Amino acid sequence: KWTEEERQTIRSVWEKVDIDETGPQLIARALIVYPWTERYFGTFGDIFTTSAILTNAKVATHGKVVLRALDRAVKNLDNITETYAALSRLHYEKLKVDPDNFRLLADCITITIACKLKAALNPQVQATWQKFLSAVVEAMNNQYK
Ligand code: HNI
Repeated sequence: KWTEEERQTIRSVWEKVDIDETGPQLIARALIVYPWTERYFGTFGDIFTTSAILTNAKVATHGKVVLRALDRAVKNLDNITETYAALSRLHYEKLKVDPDNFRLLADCITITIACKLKAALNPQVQATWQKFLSAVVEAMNNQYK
C-alpha cells in the first residue's frame, strides 16, 4: 500500500515533529477552531476561552498522548487498523466521539506541523502526509458501526 518513497516522506516529516511542542498546540487549535469539541473534555476544567485553552495543563498533556499514538501509526504503517483497534473502540463505546471530528483533528495536525516545518512541508510532502493521516482517520473509524 505504501511506496518506499512514501514511507521515507512520512518518516522524514515525523522526525521533525517535537511531540512536547506540537502536541499541546494541536489540541489547543482544535478546541479553538472547532469549539464544539470542548464537550468531550468535561474533565479538563476551564477550557472556555482561548487564553484558558492555551494555558490548560490537561490540554497540553492530552496533545502529547495523541501524538504518541500517532507515533505508533508511523511505526506500524502496514497495519494501522489493527494498531488502532482498541483506540477506535474506546472512542466509539466509551468516549462517544462523533467520528466526523477525526478528520477535523487530522487537519489540525497537518496545519500545526506546517507551522513548524514551513517550506519543508512542500505540496508533494503534504500530499503524502495527508494520505498517511487519512489512513489514521480510517483506522479510528474502523470500530464504529
Ligand atoms: Ni482521542 C483519549 C488518541 C481523536 C477525544 N485519544 C485518547 C487517548 C489517545 C487518543 C491515545 C488516550 C486513550 C487511553 O487513555 O487509553 N484521539 C486519539 C487519536 C485521534 C483522536 C490518535 C485521531 C487522530 N479524540 C479524538 C477526537 C476527540 C477525542 C477527534 C474529540 C473531539 N480522546 C478524546 C477524549 C479522550 C481521548 C475525550 C479522553 C481524555 C481524557 O484524558 O479523559
